[in-house]
Amino acid sequence: MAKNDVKLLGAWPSPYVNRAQIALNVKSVDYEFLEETFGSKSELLLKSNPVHKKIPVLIHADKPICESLIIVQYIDEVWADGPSILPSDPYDRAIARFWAAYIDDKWYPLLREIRSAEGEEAKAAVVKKIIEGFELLEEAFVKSSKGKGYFGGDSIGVQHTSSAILIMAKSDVKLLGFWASPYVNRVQMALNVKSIDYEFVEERFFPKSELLLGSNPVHKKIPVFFHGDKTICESLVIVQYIDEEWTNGPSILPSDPYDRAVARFWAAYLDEKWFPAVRELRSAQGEEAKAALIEKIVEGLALLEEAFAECGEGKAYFGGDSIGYLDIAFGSFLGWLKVVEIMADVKLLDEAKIPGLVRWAVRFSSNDVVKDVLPEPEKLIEFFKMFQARVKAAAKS
Ligand SMILES: N[C@@H](CCC(=O)N[C@@H](CS)C(=O)NCC(=O)O)C(=O)O
Repeated sequence: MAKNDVKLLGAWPSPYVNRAQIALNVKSVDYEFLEETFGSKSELLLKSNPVHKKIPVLIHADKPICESLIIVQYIDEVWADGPSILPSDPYDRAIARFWAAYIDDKWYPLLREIRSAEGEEAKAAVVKKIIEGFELLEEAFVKSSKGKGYFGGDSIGVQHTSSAILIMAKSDVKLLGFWASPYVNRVQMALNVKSIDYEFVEERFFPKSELLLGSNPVHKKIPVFFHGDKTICESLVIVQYIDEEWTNGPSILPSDPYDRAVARFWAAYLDEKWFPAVRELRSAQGEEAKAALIEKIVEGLALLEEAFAECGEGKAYFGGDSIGYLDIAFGSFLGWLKVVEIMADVKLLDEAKIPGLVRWAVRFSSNDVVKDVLPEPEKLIEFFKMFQARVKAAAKS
């Protein structure tokens, strides 16, 4: 690879940029570092990361890849002959992805918070949370490193193979969930894609079951996936695990590393930016607040329409001819999107603006692996009202 085929757009103090640098170093990839100056964003940055406008951006043979953890996985997959960064075992990979997401979503934001915390009490509360996080990470370190020097074993990011078990009795695969959860629905869809038989254990909440608290002590959320003696949390981590563990079924993630990076990018965008706006709209008060959220959601749909044209290349799904990772990540929200359309009395899936997505949504919802999983909007609305009443009652008691 010629040096100018790999460029990293970044700034030296950014820990996210440092991740990409470390990964390139692990693989001994020569690259050109393009320094972004703080305070102004270069044309190249705006063009190559129009969604978040953030560094790092890895530019490989003119293709931009954004989001540090996605870049690290991309580097690992493209320069596959160098030392591996992700563990080779699908379960170990799932665990590494789980903790990396925990660090980004929960733990590191605390470090940022402490910089601006006012008053001793507020500071002490943040410090307590940071230490609790460290304790969780210490435990994770002991489990992942298996007594070696790094989370990844003997070297940064490296682990060992363990053989995949291909024939699984139904009782060996269990899903703790609830029918109305889009995150749980994702796992159900992935299992259907692979034709895997599983036992569905319903979480009833109020109070949360011992099984939930014991198996997902970090987030205390469904879905939780059990495979033999392994427990995996976080829907997108679980979907990737299923894809990697049952490799003999149809693939869920694209086979090309760049297409995989793009699918991961949009799935993360949906979870971090787009769906939170949809969720907020369910209970938004006041016309102004509602209008602002609708604008965000519609803008997001326009971006996704573009992504659909690019990823699907004119085919039926984001994943091509059959349902893939991004189809599952996005499609799982369709029921709740319709709920919001009804409750806020607004048309979001508008044929005039996003014809590709509207047709995709119809196709997706009637696909065999989806149709018995995706809940009807009317049923969801009924559930939502009941759930809110229970939350209120629980808060009072
Ligand atoms: N990022 C998680 C989100 C899971 C999630 O939010 N699950 C909800 C049900 S839809 C839950 O368990 N909520 C319980 C709570 O927030 O206490 C994933 O992708 O699995």
